[in-house]
Amino acid sequence: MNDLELWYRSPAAEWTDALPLGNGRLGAMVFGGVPRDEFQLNESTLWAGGPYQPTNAEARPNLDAIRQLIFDGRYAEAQTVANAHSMARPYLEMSYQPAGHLYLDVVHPELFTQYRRSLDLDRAMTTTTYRVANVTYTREAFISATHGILVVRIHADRPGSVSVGVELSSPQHGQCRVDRSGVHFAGHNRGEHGIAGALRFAMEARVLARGGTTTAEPTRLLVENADSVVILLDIATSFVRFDDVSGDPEARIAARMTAAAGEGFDALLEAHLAEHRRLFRRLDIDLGRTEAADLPTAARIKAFAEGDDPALAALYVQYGRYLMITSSRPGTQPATLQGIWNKETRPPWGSKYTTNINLQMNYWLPDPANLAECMEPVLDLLDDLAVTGRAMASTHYGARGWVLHHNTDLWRATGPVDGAQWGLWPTGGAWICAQLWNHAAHEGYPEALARRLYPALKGAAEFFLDTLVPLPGTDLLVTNPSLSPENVHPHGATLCAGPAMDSQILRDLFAAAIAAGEQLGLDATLRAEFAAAAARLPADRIGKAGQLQEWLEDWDMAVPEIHHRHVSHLYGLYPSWQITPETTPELFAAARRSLEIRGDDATGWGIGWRINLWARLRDGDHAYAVLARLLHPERSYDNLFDAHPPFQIDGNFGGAAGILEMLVQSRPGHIWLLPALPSQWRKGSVRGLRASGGIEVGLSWANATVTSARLASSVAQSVTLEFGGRQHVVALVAGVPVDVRFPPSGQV
Ligand code: FUC
Repeated sequence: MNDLELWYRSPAAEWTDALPLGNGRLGAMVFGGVPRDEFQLNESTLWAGGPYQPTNAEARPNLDAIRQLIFDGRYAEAQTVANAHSMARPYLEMSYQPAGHLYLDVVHPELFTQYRRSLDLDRAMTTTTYRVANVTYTREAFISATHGILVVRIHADRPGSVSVGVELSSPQHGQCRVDRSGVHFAGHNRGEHGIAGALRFAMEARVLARGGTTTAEPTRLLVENADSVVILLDIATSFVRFDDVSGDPEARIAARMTAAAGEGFDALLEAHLAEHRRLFRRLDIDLGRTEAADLPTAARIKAFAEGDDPALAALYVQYGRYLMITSSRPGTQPATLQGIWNKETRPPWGSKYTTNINLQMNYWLPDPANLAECMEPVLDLLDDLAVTGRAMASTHYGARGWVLHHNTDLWRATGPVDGAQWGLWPTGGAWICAQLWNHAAHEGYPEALARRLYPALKGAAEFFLDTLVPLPGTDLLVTNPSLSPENVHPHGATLCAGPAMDSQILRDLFAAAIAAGEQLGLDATLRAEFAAAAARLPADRIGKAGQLQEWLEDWDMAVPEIHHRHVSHLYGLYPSWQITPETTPELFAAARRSLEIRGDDATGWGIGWRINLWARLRDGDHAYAVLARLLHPERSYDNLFDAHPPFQIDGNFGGAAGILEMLVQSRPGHIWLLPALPSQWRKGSVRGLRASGGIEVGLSWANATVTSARLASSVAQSVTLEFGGRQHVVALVAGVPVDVRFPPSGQV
């Protein structure tokens, strides 16, 4: 039994039964059908529309009036004015698009038997096998990061038994052409919301048959009676950057095809496995194994909540890591709401980047999961946003710096969209900055990273120097207009001034801009201004129900949706470290109260966030109870994709990060072992988890007690290791792992 496998006894009936492959750029959902197999295809730069800058000149002249309405408590009126004058043009952003389908049609004389399909996470490969008339057929597929293409091989254990028709289709504009080498599609993307399609794109399926005959038919290439067939598939667009679509898709495909076709299947596979395993094999996790682990994946999801299947939680972590490696690699686009897997031309929420939780949650996993490379696309995104968001800052707010609201897309639009009640929230970019500075901490603050991040941190902080306004009658500075994502307050609106989340995010943003500036010895005067502004942000408040207030006013118990999925004001507890039992015990208790009031049930990502929050509250059993809601048919499809519903990948990443957060928590100079271990995971181990400061942690436990811990760092540093309230300081030497014994003898 392979414990790193998802497997099934029948072909995928739904898209959410199909199995995902990817290399960050190309994505495929593999259905494993007989007689027709389907590969639903994506390319990460194929989006609707073209370069655009959605600023609205009416926004700035109406800003002061909206602010005043909010300070006067006329929230609904403020929202009406904002909807009329403050929103981006267009009012919606561009959506991520499907490229098309590869269909493989086989003709068999009889029905098939002994069917099995699987996704091996360690090989990043799908395998479908079945028997027809005493012949065993095998289809294998992988998407190579080294060669950039999808590779499919069909073979049989009797020579001359493989006959297959190969066909491409696309919902985009364009045409298909078949010649003896394969099938070609050339076309262009769709326009959307008044922005014309500006991308050219192409697909090619090259067919390499061993033996048999190959015929070009009008719509497909037909191979008959071959021993085996290899199909190489590639897709490319003309996208270069958010303001440049001058690339040549055909030339891009030709370069990769030529390189790959010269290699042969075995060499392509070997290179693929080596590259995938370089990342995937950095971390192992064992939470225990029971017989339940022998069941097919879908049956395990059905049984998890009532049963005893700790290995499914471990598989969920590894699947999260797999999805991260396959949807976000250096040089590719960040993972969207659906990673890179989207079949719809009008996908839910545009399958783009929602930045009031979802994009950020996608990137909670790479740091602890030892996949720092997978953060690269977000660093690139931030570089872009700090450019495109400048026009938005000046046109809409008359401010320096740059701003991003609650969504962005391939074209790096940064405006308020969808409606003021959701979109008029200026803190999305600040959150990304805070997150990436936390990533820098995780890496041990390398100077190159500080240098790279600093312009964006500085620009984001400058925007708030210019847009924070005094709260009337006080010395405090608040955001206005803003909102606490996406929660309607008792005045029937979301718009407000100074929601708790904004002040929390801005404390982190200013601290990051100051720390990076100090590290680089830059902008001392500006740093003093950042510090002065940060000191005037409202502190977190505790309301009459003992809860952490979501707003400046104690509205929490009077909201229309008391169990709202967003838990924005708990940002201070997780992902931030502003609220801890040691430093802010009253706020810590209030955060717990807020989470209890909100309840455990939510959308997939809402559950993912709650798992991390309960882990930070150091309540492993509660975290586990919430996890059991995620590993459940209501929140996990048969292919283990997270169900918002519909499919949204943030829950996969947030849930996987949450499981790791239950086992190890860390911040610069401090590591907690088993801070929130549930009673279900009595015995287990993890190797290769990465803690803050770039420290690799290995850990074994039995009877909920650490039996051994091993720390390794590539630089000399000292760290406080804490387990069960006991601390000891470990001095790490560069490159030399240190074993720590528990219970501590005081000596290492
Ligand atoms: C936010 C959430 C929704 C959904 C969307 C993509 O607006 O409130 O639940 O996840 O993003």
